[in-house]
Amino acid sequence: MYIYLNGNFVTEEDARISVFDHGFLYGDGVFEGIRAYNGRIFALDEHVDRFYESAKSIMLELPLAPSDFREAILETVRRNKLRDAYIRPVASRGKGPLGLDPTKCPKPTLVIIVDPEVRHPENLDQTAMGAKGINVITTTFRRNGHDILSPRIKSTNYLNNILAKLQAHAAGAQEALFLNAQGLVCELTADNLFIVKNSRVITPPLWVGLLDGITRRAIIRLAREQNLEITEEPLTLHDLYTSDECFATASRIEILAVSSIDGRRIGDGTMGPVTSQIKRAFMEIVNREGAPIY
Ligand code: PXG
Repeated sequence: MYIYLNGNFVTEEDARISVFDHGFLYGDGVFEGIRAYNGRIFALDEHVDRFYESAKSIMLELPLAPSDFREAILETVRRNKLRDAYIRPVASRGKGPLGLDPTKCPKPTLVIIVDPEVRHPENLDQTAMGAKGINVITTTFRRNGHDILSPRIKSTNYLNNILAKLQAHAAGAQEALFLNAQGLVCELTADNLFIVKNSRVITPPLWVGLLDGITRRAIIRLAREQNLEITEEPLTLHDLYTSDECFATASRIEILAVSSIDGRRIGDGTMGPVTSQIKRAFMEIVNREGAPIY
């Protein structure tokens, strides 16, 4: 695979960055996770916008205009002759002296990695409509709120999420659920969350403290087109435990059913009918819409 590294396409062996890069030293950077389906990149402009917003928020000046960055993503997929891929742009603060000061890092590092193997990390069969879902526990770690580090920034500083993921694994679950400081439901470690209750689809609002997921946005849009009732409302654990269906969404995993939360089985533990309907509609959209690569 060819990797885009600061304007050049290099092999994995040649894709080297400094140990003095503040992305490595301090987790000082931002990233994106994007999918290409069937020769098209889904929601490319939304991902480009979010990447630039994350960078702006941490005062990381990217070395190229958004339109050139967009083209660099397309070109990286083309160079690798791919039609389906997971795409990972990463920008870090770049090389600088030891010490936090980002103003001493003159040149950000910009990387675009593509991965042709788009498989769900838990190796769950996500194509079958009756797919087995994931088991989720509530983590004791709280989602970093707007008062600490904006959850809207997709930063390369995921230790909070990683600790929660370790806690899930230690408990024998695949995923961890974050609450905010008030005990309201936020999201999973790398996915947004939806529930279905009495045929209504509900997801927590952004102000609770969660990433403005691009899959989440697409699902809110398509659910409305499908004439499903969908709202953004604060949710508690009780709402989740007593939901009819629950599902997680992210670019990488698309839509995954949640089988259980803290040992409470959700529905019959497999993907429910409303989730299946949404997933079908979502898969149609991603295969039809998107920026043509070739
Ligand atoms: N919440 C968080 C905290 C995330 O990191 C999402 C929701 C879903 O957003 P999108 O825009 O993808 O619908 C994410 C997704 C990976 C990976 O390996 C992805 C994420 C984070 C870490 C790893 O795909 N972000």
